[in-house]
Amino acid sequence: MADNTAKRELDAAGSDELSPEVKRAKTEDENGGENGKEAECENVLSGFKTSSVLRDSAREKNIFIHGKVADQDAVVILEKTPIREDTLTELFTHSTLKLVMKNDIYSTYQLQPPPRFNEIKTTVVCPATEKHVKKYQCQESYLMEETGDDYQSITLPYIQKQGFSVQWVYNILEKKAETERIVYEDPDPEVGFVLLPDFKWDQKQVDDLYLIAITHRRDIKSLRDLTSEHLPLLQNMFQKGKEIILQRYNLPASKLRVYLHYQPSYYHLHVHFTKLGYEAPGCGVERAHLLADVIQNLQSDPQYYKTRTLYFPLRADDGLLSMFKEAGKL
Ligand code: DD3
Repeated sequence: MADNTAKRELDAAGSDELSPEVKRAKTEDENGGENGKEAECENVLSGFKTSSVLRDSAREKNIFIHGKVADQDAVVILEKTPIREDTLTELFTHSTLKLVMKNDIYSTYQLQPPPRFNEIKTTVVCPATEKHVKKYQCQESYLMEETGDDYQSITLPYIQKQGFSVQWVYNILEKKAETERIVYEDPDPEVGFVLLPDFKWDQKQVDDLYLIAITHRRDIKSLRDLTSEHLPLLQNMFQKGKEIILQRYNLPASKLRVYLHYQPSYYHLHVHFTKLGYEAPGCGVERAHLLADVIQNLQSDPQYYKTRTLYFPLRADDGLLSMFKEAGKL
C-alpha cells in the first residue's frame, strides 16, 4: 500500500517507470561510480579474530562483533539485507532448492541463490575505540532530564572536554571521502548542506531509505545551539531535502520522517531523512525531534531550545550519565 502512494506521485510527475523500479533505490544505474566502488578489494577481514559478540538479533538479522584485525581493535557489523522484488525472477530461475520437509500442501526448502544474491552488508570500524565497542553492547538506558542550565553546566563542558572527533563529517564536506555518494549539495556557507546516504542504508531498496543532511556551518553542535537565527538554514535543508528525495527516490514528503537527534551521535548539526514505516534506530519519541516541529518552535520562541528542558536516553556506560550523577541529577 505504502508504495502505491509513491507510485501515484511518480505517475503524477509524468515518469514512465514500472512499479518494481519504484521500490528500488535508483543508484546502480545513475550512480555510475558506485559500481566501480563495488569492485573487489583486499579482504581486510581475512585475519579477523573475534573477541566477543557485542549484540545480535535474529529478528534484525545482524550481529555486532568486537575483535582484532592485525593487532588493532575493530568492530564489525554484519547484516543480511532485504530481498528485492526486482531480483525475484532471477532468484527463482537461477537457484538450487533443497527440500527440508513436505507435509500435505506444505513444504519448506533451503534455497541456495547465486552468490551475488547472497550478500551481507558489512561495516567495519577500525581502529575502534572503547566508545565504539560500548556503543554496540546491550546496555540499560536511562531517561535524562536536562534543563537549559544543566546543558550549560554539565552537558556542554562534557562535550567540550571530550572533543569528539567529527573528522569524518569534515571529510565529507571537503570532498575527501564519500564524494561519489553525495546525492545533493547546496554549497552556500550559511544555509548550505550536503545530502548523502547514511552508513546504515545500502541503497538497494527505498523501504529503508536513510539519508543525512550535513550543514556546511561548523559552529552548530546540536539542537541546543539553534535559535531563530538558524531558521533560513533549517527551512532550506527541509525544503531542498524533500524536493531532492521526491525527484530521485519518488518519495513524497508524506512518506518521510525528517528529524534531529538529541543527544546526537556526533556534534555537528545534521538532519535525518528516513522513510516512514522504517523504524530506524533512534527514531523514537525519546530521541527524535521532527524538523517541522523544531522550525515551528523556533518561530514561536527564538530561544526555545536554549531554555526548554529536553529529555533523552543515555546508556549506563555513557560518560555524560556519570556527569549528571555527580551533579546529583539522577
Ligand atoms: C558512526 C555516527 C557515525 C560507527 C559507525 C558510524 N554516514 C558515520 C563515518 C562515516 C557515517 C554515517 C560512528 C561515520 Cl558504524 C561509529 O557515522 C559515515 N558516513 N552515519 C555516512 N554516510
